[in-house]
Amino acid sequence: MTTDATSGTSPTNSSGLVLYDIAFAPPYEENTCAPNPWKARYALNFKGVPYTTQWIQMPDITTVRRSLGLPACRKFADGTDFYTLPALTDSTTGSAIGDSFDIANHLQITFPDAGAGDLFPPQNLGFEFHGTIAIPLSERDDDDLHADYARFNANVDMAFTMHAQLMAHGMRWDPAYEDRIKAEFMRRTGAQSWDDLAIAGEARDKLKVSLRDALRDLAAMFQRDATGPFLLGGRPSYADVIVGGWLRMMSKTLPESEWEEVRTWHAGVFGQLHAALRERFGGLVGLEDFPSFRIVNPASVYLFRVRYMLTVVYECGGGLRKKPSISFQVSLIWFLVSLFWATQ
Ligand SMILES: N[C@@H](CCC(=O)N[C@@H](CS)C(=O)NCC(=O)O)C(=O)O
Repeated sequence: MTTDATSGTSPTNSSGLVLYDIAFAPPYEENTCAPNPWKARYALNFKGVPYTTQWIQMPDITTVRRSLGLPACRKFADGTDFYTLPALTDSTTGSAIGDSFDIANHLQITFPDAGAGDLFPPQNLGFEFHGTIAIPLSERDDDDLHADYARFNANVDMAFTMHAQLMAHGMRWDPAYEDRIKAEFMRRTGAQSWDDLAIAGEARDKLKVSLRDALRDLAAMFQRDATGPFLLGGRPSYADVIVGGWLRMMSKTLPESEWEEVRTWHAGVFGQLHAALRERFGGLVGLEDFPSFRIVNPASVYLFRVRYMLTVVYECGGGLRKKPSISFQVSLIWFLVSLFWATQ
């Protein structure tokens, strides 16, 4: 579904959609973990529309946004512009959209019935979390399209952002840009070194407990329909995607043992949500995200493919006179099945 392009070029595809996402450590497809770009990626995959990804290094975000004619949608505490991703360009409608929530709205308007259907089905989204953070979230109007979802988005973002220190030090960058990126985070926080941004020991445990408590009411919403894994039971919506973006971030940046803990918090609702989103809308983001490839070790997939090619050569060598061997038929079926999964 997704093809990739390197930073600095202009990829195109049949749908004309290009997602601008933040490049973390290579391979970018596997390590991409920024929550808001993930909301946009999940929404695109939810709609099942083809798009290409443009990987942008963090220090280039401002230039890229400006070149797309997109103003900043956040401000630093001192009032200066904070240029962010995701952005989506749609060459068929000539639009450039620079906020994950607006991207979801755009997709819903442009592809109302595509893929898994309505991103915004009516539901009770009364989760509230209040707090103050160093870099304020984007401001939105109360009369926004799908304002209940927009409010839910703001409250969920606040709950996780207040605990972002648990994740910050686990971010991994492209070595070519790492020093500049770390320097920028230090500038923003006033830290003297990158390691000052880490949180360990008792303070970390306290922050983890605080996050778990902050998520209690949210988890209860996922338990309203016990069939799960989504807020509306078996029916996914953009509200699941909003939470899922943050779960992605945690899955990639928390130490493995902590991520395992998070997955089991509150009767495992977040672990189940993450797994379901990854399976249904995870896209081509590394082999580990392929259900079929998880079941069959990736190396064996390639071995099967090699075996298939060798068998084809062998069979062709013998001409088409005889009936294809069982081995050939099995290899062919396997190849088609793996192709099918690869296009899901
Ligand atoms: N309201 C915006 C917020 C986007 C946002 O905060 N993006 C973060 C990544 S999740 C970013 O681009 N950060 C860049 C940086 O920290 O320099 C949206 O939903 O798209």
